[in-house]
Order: sequence, then C-alpha cells, then structure tokens
Amino acid sequence: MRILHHLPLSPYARKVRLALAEKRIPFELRVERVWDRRPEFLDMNPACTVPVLIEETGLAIADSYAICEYLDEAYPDITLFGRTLAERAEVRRLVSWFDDKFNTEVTRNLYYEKQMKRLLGRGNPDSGVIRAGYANLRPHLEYLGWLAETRAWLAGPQVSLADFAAAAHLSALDYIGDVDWSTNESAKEWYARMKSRPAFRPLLADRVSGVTPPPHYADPDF
Ligand SMILES: N[C@@H](CCC(=O)N[C@@H](CS)C(=O)NCC(=O)O)C(=O)O
Repeated sequence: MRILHHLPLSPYARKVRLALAEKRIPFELRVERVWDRRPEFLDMNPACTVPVLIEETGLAIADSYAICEYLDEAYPDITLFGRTLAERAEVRRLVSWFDDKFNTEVTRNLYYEKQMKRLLGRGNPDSGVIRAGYANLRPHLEYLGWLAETRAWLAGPQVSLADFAAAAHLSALDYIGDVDWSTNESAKEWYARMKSRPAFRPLLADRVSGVTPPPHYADPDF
C-alpha cells in the first residue's frame, strides 16, 4: 500500500492528503515524530520533514511540492494544476504564495511557534512572534476573500492545488483556534465550500493529543 508519512497538523502534509484524496488515489497515513530523527526516516528524507510519500514500488518522495508535481505527472486524469498554461502558472504562483509567503508571515508565527518549536527542541514560544502572526493573518484573509470573490476557485475556474495549499494552512490554524472567520465573509464562504468536499473529511476528523479544536473546526456550516 502507498504510505504518506505525516503529522496531523502539518499544512504541507495536509495539502498532499487533499491532493491524493481529490485524485482518488488510495493511501495510508503514518504519523512521523520528526523530532525523534528516526534513522530510517532520515534515509528517506535527509531534511527530516513531513510529508514523505512512499509509493507501492518503494519509491520515496519528499517535499510536498515535489510530491504534488509527481502525482500530477503519474496520475494525470484529475489535474491539480488546471488545464491551460495561464491557469497552471496562476496555480503555481498561489501555491508559492501560501507555502512560502503565508507560511513565513502567518503559519510559522502561529502553528510552528505554538506547537512545533518546543517539540523540535528549539525553545519556548515568543509572544511577540505570535502577535505578529495574528496581525499578518488579517490582510491575508482579505486577499484570500478577494480571490474567492472574483473567481470560482482561488486560481481560476476549477478547484486546484492553490485551494488545497490555502486550505491546508488555514485548517491547521483553525484547529488551534487561531482563525477569526468573522473578519472576512468571502474567505469564510470559500472555506465552507472546501470543508464540504469529501476529500476534506479525514482532516476534520483529525485529533491531536493535548490540543482540542474549537467546536466549529469540524462543522462545515460554521
Ligand atoms: N518544503 C517542505 C516543508 C515541510 C515542512 O517544513 N514540514 C514541517 C511540518 S509542517 C516539518 O516536518 N518540520 C520539521 C523540522 O522543521 O525539523 C515541504 O513542502 O514538504
């Protein structure tokens, strides 16, 4: 069976879980405590990050973007990137927006600072960093809301990896209670549409010991 090594709240693993499910590719999840630095895992991915996909052939692929491009090339029937060159360029731009810019300005300051830093042995959360994360989240939600208002899906006419990347980050932050959806109605409406997709259900069922999500986390009509 195909295996995805992951952590339940990792936005990068969540993006790949959504991509696999939307492409209807079966897989099993294995939790990888990256902070244990398991030698067998380091052999698969010297960066010691999740996600890592292990194909049935034994092929190991690390890095969420490498995995998603591989999946689209290996299983092209349902595309993650859109059909036209312009659509595909826009999907790539927005995946980078969420995985690089949003991650640096928001996810790292909230999810990493609060959840991962201590586990990785890199010190205690810094309240200034967390405050900056909240301040940055607001304009990012506005941009997302603007995209959702002006297009059917974030990158264009069809749902794509741009939506999965954005939803992966926001769902991890929503689990830890850090998203105030009342600040942007269009962003909230887009997230409700994402939550009601069958591929999203396993993410809404995730539970992490010691962290209880807010009641609206798993509710598609929040
Ligand atoms: N560029 C990588 C980033 C993956 C990543 O940073 N994963 C985090 C969890 S969200 C991780 O495993 N961190 C462990 C560490 O930084 O040592 C990808 O897209 O897969």
